Amino acid sequence: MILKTLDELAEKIIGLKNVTILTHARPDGDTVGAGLGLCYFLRSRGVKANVKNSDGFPQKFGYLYKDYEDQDFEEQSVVSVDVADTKLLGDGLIGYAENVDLCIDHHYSNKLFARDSYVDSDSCAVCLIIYRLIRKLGAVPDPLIADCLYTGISTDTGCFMYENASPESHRAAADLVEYGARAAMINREMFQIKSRGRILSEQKIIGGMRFEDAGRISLIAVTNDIIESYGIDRDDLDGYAAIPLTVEGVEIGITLKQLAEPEDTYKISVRTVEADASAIAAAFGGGGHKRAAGCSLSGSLEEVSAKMIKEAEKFL
Ligand SMILES: [Mn+2]
Repeated sequence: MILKTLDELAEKIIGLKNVTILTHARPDGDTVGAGLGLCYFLRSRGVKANVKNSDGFPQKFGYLYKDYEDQDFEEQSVVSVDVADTKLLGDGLIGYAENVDLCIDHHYSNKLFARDSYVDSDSCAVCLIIYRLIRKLGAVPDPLIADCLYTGISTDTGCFMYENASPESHRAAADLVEYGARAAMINREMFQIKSRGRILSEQKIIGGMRFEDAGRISLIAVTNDIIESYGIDRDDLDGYAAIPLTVEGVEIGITLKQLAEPEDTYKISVRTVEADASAIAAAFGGGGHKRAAGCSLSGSLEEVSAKMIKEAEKFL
């Protein structure tokens, strides 16, 4: 069933018992923040809950889970957060694919795989939905939950720089700071701190940046060669996709990330200023949001680059 209102979602949440919360593989701030935020909130109401991730949460989110411990219970409800498609659960959680009771998401490409789905593609982050939900239930987040939800709102809006940072996103963030979210620390952790290898890899990648169509399209490639020589964690490749659009005049930014296996396959991020990124990605079976989307393509670096640029040109 499709849940259309926050009231309907709240009603489902109230009915949950012994909850397993699923987050997506290669977790980002939104899935981690929404998963842990919802988990801590349910626990604060006396509901048993755990959060799961196929790969484990990255160290950079340690400030959200350092005191987290799994609870012992017999699972009765399964909720997914920020998961558009069961494929994104990853190998470790794919066994849940047919067994998700409630899906809370903000991707309009959501496959509606759960028994009940609440999908609000106007929300910048699932963390914003969780925040509304907590308020709807007459509660306020404690400081740790505020940190969780602030993290997802900030990361999914690119530190409030993307168009999806609505007035409500800013107001919710302000509220969360009031409830104890450590905004300065979080934004420094999420957006400023990089390993030395990461900075040097960016220098290399930027050195190879390609410009097309009088500089309106820009393309970078994160190759295995670079990943290996700078010791980059493959789970930490997200920030690169923002680089092409930082160049003046670029309207469509394309980032190719080579897979470890098979090596002729690239995971591609498309970022745009005004063009429909999800439509560009959809040409190759991908999807996502209006200004940030992704797809995969196989071939040589040259072939894959040429295909992406040709498709992107249609949207200039
Ligand atoms: Mn998200």
